Amino acid sequence: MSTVARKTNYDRRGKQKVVLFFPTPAYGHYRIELGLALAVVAAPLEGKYDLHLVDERVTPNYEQAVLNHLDDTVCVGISSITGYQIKRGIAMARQIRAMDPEVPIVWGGYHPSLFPEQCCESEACDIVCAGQGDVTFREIVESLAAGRAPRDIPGAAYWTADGIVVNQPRPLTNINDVLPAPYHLLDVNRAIELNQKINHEKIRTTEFHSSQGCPGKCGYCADASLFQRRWFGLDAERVVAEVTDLVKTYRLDQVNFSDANFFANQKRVAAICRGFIESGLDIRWVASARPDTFHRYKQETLELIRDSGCKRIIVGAESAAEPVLELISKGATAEDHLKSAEVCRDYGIGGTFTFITGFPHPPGTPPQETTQDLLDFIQRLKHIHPDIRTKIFVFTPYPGTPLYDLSVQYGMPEPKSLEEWADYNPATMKESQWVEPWERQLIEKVNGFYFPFAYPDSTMQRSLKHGIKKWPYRIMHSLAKTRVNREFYWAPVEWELFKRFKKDTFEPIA
Ligand code: B12
Ligand code: SF4
Repeated sequence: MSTVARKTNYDRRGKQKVVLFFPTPAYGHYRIELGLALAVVAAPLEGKYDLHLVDERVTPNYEQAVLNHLDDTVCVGISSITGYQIKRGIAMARQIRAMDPEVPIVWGGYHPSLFPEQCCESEACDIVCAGQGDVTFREIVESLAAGRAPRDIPGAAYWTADGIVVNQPRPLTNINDVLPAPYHLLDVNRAIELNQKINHEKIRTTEFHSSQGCPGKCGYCADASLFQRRWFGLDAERVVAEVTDLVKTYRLDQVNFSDANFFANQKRVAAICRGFIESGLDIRWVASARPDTFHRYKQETLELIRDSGCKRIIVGAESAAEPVLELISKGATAEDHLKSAEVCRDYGIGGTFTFITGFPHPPGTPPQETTQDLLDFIQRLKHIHPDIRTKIFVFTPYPGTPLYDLSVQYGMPEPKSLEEWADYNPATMKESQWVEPWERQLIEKVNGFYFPFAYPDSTMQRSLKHGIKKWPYRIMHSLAKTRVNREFYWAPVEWELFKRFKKDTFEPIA
């Protein structure tokens, strides 16, 4: 960005519109998860301002959809997590500045919340809305619309010609006091259709956020930096009512709960499941669970979970080696992972277990768990229950986490500006990590091809048995099984062939 003095004008009296922009969140191939953050911060402004919610992935001509409204706009809000989303947010901010340098640009989301001052130093950002956004953003908008900079608004930070002002933080709000997300302001149908078209989803799925925060303290997770290890769950009645409404409005087949820890409160989970069953809701649902929670649930709750349509739980297992689980403060053991897989098997629920390889260790010392160690453990899970899917991620240290601080201590260079954070991406960041290039390739192969084919889940087993496709599947199955058993992944001709025909990873997480 140019270094000319800013022309931002905080006096927005007489303006009617508020534009909110959700940049593409991640580099590479991800399914489209709704930009729910925009809807949550827009809710208190509904009926008072002319609102325009734009999602780079979903809104046709998204640039024009933002730029067309600048002449009458109080401000433009941009949402971002760390990494690629910043890059896309900065690109949009540049266009806004070029067209109307007076429009205040407000950033919110995990990354700006962690670095309010650094964000305001960038010319892409005038104001940061740190932490939960619904009340803070409403107050920022009201302040600008009344002709004032966001002075004294808790949670706000803002640029001035005399320096950056960081206001005191805003205390956490219980999400039961937050208005329901106005989904109609987002193009939900188009997001569903794009997922069906691009991601080959056969059913209609969308996201719902039913709780916030997590009491866990996993050393790689950014949740505690925003929610201080507190957990707020929406009341079960409200979850049931809002989900029922969504299912009817958007003709949904599946709801993915995007909560950090959906299963934190067993009583609430049971009430939600009972509510789904009693309202005759015929849906499938997916949610995340800690490995140490789910298998400790009562039998009757597990039955309710199954009977209310839970199709799959996502379990952040991360590692099977005790020293690593300790290093990352997981609060769970390999035994917990195995027991969770058994519960999934016993109740006929699918499970996706995610793992992370390449946690930091002192320079010159070997890792405490290798990728092959993880693959050996994954085989044990797959033997327990064929409907266990797995995915290995390569560790990326995220700011605001203890393992980020440790990585810096071990020599990882820290990005120093919003612009530098824009290139902080798991997919592109090769240096400063504890995984060799050949291991990255191995992970790509086993995630996307060898393990799903070697251990087919029930969907693939159907293909292996019937129809015209059964022969290619069977051949791939025996090749994959041989490779996995022999731990031999060199010259992967079948994998190269497979990639030509299938662009995305074979097993979706949800
Ligand atoms: C959906 C999701 C995704 C989606 C979309 C990302 C997104 N931006 O929504 C996808 C699948 C693409 C994704 C990918 C990844 N994700 Co993700 N994801 C989530 C998840 C589960 C839900 C986000 C959500 O919708 N929350 C609901 C809304 C209502 O809450 P919210 O986003 O926090 O918004 C509130 C405030 O932040 C604020 N706010 C947000 N935006 C804005 C904008 C404005 C203008 C204002 C005023 C306020 C505001 O107000 C909102 C209401 O209070 C969160 C965990 C969680 N439960 O929050 C992780 C999370 C955001 N993901 C995370 C990570 C690390 C990843 C990955 C790197 C994982 C990986 N290893 O592959 C990838 C890749 C990202 C990359 N840079 O390449 C971290 C982010 C950490 C950070 N420092 O940014 C989180 C927090 C998980 C965690 N606990 O560590 N993710
Ligand atoms: S259980 Fe999940 S959300 Fe909770 S701290 Fe650990 S990784 Fe974060």
